[in-house]
Amino acid sequence: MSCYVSVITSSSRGALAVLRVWGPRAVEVVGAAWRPRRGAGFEVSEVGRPRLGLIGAGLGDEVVATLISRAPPQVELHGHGGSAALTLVLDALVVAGATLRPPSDWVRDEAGSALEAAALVELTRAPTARVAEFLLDQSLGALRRALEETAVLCGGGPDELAAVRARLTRLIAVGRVGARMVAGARAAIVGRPNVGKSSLLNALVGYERAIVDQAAGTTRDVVSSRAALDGLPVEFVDTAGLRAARDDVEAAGVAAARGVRAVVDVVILVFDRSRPLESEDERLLAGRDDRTILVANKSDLPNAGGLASRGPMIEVSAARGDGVDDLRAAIAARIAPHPPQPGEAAPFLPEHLAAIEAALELLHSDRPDIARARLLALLG
Ligand SMILES: Nc1nc2c(ncn2[C@@H]2O[C@H](COP(=O)(O)OP(=O)(O)OP(=O)(O)O)[C@@H](O)[C@H]2O)c(=O)[nH]1
Ligand SMILES: [Mg+2]
Repeated sequence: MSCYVSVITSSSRGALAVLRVWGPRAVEVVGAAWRPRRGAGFEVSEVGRPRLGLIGAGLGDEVVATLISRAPPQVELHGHGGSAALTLVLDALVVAGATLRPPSDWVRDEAGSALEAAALVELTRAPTARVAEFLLDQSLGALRRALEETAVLCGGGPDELAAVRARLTRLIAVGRVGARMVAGARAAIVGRPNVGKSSLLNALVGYERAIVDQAAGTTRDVVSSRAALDGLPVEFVDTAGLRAARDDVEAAGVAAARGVRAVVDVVILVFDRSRPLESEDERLLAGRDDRTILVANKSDLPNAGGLASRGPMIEVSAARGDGVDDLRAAIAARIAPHPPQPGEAAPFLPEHLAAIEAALELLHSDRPDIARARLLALLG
């Protein structure tokens, strides 16, 4: 008969440590380790009523113990933070029969399904309120319910299967955004030397992250900085200006810049509007894809006119800040073209997306039974 204990507060310094004790013997183990300040032993505690007592060798640590539930047995302990006080309490619980488990194990035990557990684990790392709200929706079962309902429809006729296809298609669209919200999107700033890429990085993130200089070839490494756009976490990556490098260091920077372009969600392709286009600009324009946002920088200077009719350009002055808000909005729209609505079900990890994409494929190949199994497997 088992009993587990997990520390669910962070291991950094803090006034309080919160522990969860769970498993069939949880009440008995806490009863053996915890000495009440007054009244009877822990086993007779009322559910939901905090009680003050002591745990640990010698005087022990003062610990508030609350019986959260008898079936399944769950106890919450509040002791002092800091590793010494915590060790005192944990040692006593282990001697009484508990096994120490990572907090993610407790979350898995508590949550309704593997999906809710994964959402709760990701929630502890959410970098913005928007991401936290999105993960809370999934931790409360939005995605689980959607998958369960869709799995039921997989057993139906042509109308139901058409509905399944529509649901899976929407889940994939919002899931691409959901996975990006959780992992963080990456946006590379790319262009010829001296067009103002580093100035633009600084304008986008709001502080002087990268060195700016009038000499072409200033940025020689990949420089990145994190920011939030409309609650979406984005890592901006400034790169070396693309040209035939003048030395080995610049060549390494240019190679790294080309490599970065391959792995980002958005490519911000920057041109200097005040100068005629050069052959490298033409090459970059020819290589654009659906991740690319075109930016005409230095709008504070006279326009040399080379960018006319080269596609929709966002005009900015990185030096003065003009147009930077429009650019932020365009980047956010590119990262989250189909953002999940409040309360809406959405996949949030790459493996969820992969399984749902596979299920849609299976439907197209007339295998609704296997598609259904693929969806249900996500619930763990
Ligand atoms: N007038 C004006 N000058 C700008 C603007 N943006 C950048 N500059 C200037 O252009 C020069 C190059 O700027 P950087 O931001 O270093 O350009 P970069 O593209 O990062 O250059 P490399 O790192 O060398 O590839 C600097 O002298 C900046 O002050 C702008 O919007 N207007
Ligand atoms: Mg630079």
